[in-house]
Amino acid sequence: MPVNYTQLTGIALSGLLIQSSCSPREKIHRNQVAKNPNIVVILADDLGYGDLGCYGATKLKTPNIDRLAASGLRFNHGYCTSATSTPSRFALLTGQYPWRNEKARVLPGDAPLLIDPAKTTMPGMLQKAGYTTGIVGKWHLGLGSGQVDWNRHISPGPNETGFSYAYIMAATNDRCPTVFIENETVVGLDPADPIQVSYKQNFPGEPTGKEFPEKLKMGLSQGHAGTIVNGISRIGFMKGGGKARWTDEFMVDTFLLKADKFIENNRSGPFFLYYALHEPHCPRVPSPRFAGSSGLGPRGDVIVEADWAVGEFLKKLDQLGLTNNTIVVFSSDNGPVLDDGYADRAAELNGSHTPWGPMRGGKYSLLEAATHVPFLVSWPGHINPGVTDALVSQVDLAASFAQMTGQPNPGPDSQSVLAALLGKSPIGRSSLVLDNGSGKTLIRENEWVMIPPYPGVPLFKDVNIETGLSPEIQLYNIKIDPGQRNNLAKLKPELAEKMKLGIQ
Ligand code: NG6
Ligand code: CA
Repeated sequence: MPVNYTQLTGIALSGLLIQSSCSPREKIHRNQVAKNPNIVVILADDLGYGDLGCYGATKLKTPNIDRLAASGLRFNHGYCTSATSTPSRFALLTGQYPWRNEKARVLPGDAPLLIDPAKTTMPGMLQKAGYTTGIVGKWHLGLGSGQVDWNRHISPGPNETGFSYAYIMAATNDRCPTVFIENETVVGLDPADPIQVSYKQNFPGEPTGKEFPEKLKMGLSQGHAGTIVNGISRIGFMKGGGKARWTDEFMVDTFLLKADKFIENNRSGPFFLYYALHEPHCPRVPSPRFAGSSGLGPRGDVIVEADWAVGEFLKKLDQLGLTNNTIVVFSSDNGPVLDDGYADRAAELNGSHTPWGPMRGGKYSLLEAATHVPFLVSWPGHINPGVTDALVSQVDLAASFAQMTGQPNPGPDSQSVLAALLGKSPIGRSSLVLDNGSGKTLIRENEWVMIPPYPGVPLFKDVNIETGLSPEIQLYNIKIDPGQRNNLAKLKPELAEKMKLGIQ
């Protein structure tokens, strides 16, 4: 009978990792490390399955992330939970499916905190296991509990939902407020120039992209007609905070510095770091060091930039002697998009590169490329390098790390796939509910994907991505047909109907 790895306890699993040849003392030390390694989750923003060399990209070079992949496990069937950021990140941190929470949709920059501080999150669970926890980068899960005063302590936020340290942007790099917030205080704010934010109306005298398109260094194609910051107009309006406003070109360096500092300060461990990269989300503004580096325009350039940042961060782990006791997970919050509202010529300059890999769809879609994302897990000396077909999702990290550290699972929809993450089992979960970021769900079960009928809705989104919404029920065998070309629902109606029950 095959061993059911998912039922093994964390301690038993760590035992699996210990080679019998080591001395008793070394054994105890290695057991400790095996149970409480540092954990780093690096999450890119809108990076597609096909954007990385290790997943087959040839037109775009990502040598550092490829090296990470080669040092560990590359998942062929790794998923985020949702086709947009907020719901996906909600699931990652809470272990709960976002479609259960109607408010888990792309949030404006002034939205209240989406996560209930009374509930234990994944980082909160790790705190209970003795971890120091930090987030650096994109938050996008709301802040405060109503009208936020950006000039005071902004709470509740990451510090109330499991993070001891937080250096974040409130929402996205295209949304106001365009400032960094460290432990719930705006960084570099001059009290004489207070910040005000509105998603309803402009502040008199503040230039917007709508009124002054000639002032923009990057034009817009849709939306993004609000306040101009650093020559780029954003979603929403803000006034003040002049000195605190970020310069997009330096964002990569700021986040890398803070991520490095966090691991350096906490090198004695164990620590958990959620390093939430802003690339390749729009506006795609690389550091001058990377402008023109990819030959594919700004979208390619910021992916090269993100790859560099990951490489530098891994170097830092190495310099601190932490590589062998740190699990690094790399993934993306949702699938790729070319034109996402700025006139950065992403589609035109993309050439023959395929950010979606062999799949159909992308960001905002129900089709595969929306949620089937890069998924890498590396832990040198503990995980044997390789490639796996195990079905895993970001929603499972909560339960998996809970099992590893001997804590209760905080996530109601999270299943431990620890054995698969560690390369001890070729099997992850058997079924997974996914969504398009607007509450429309589909289900994957083993190699099958079923998308229920969604009549009366557009087949294409305005960003030129197939929505996957169709009046017909859809059934695909993803292992044989990753491009979702053959709808088998008519051939296998019982299977399609049975799978439909799984999401009702
Ligand atoms: C959309 C924005 C898009 C992006 C997205 C959220 C427009 C036209 N489009 O509404 O640019 O910001 O929201 O992306 O404004 S996510 O990756 O954070 O989910
Ligand atoms: Ca995203």
